[in-house]
Amino acid sequence: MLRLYDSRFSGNSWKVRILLNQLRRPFERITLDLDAGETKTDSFIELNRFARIPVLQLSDKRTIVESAAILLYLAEGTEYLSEDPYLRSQIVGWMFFEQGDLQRSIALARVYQIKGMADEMSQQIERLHTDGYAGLEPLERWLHRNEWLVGDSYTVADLAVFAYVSLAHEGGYRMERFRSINRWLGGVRSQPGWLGFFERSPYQYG
Ligand SMILES: N[C@@H](CCC(=O)N[C@@H](CS)C(=O)NCC(=O)O)C(=O)O
Repeated sequence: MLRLYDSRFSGNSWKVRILLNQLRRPFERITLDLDAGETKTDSFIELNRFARIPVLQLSDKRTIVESAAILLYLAEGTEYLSEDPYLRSQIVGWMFFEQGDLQRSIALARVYQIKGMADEMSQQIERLHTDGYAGLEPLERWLHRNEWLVGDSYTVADLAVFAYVSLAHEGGYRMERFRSINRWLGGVRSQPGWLGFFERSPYQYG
């Protein structure tokens, strides 16, 4: 069976749980405590050289690290990933954009808020917001003209970008003005098999 190394508050792992649920793939979930340093042990670094979750372990014990790589692996041969080279390049392009231009600015601001550090980190949060909004603007422009990120249906690109954008308000981002993004977030949430952040997949063991 597939095994997912995860944590309670990880948006990157949430992406993987949603896709596993959409694909009805049974998986064992191992929830690590990041604050206790459980990703920094030698045995975990054997699984992920970058010492972080998510990690997907296959039944033959090989591992896949980086949420985008995991999503692409799982989506292969399904309706969520086109076989057309041009469309695939567009999907991967959005996934790079998410990692490079959105994920960190949203995730870090969210961590500071969740950990009650918003006051002491206010200058850092301001800088993160400047960067995050700079990523949200082109996303809004794209979604003003397009229903989905690539082609005419939901793909792993939408899922990859969705997770942190949908959590941005938890990092203090003001999302009301992003009308097209909000419409699209609703479209992703209404996909069959979509799973809420704290919702348990019926395909989850452990
Ligand atoms: N680019 C990576 C980022 C993964 C990442 O940032 N993971 C965080 C949790 S969401 C983590 O494990 N941090 C390690 C730690 O805090 O100990 C991905 O998309 O998988």
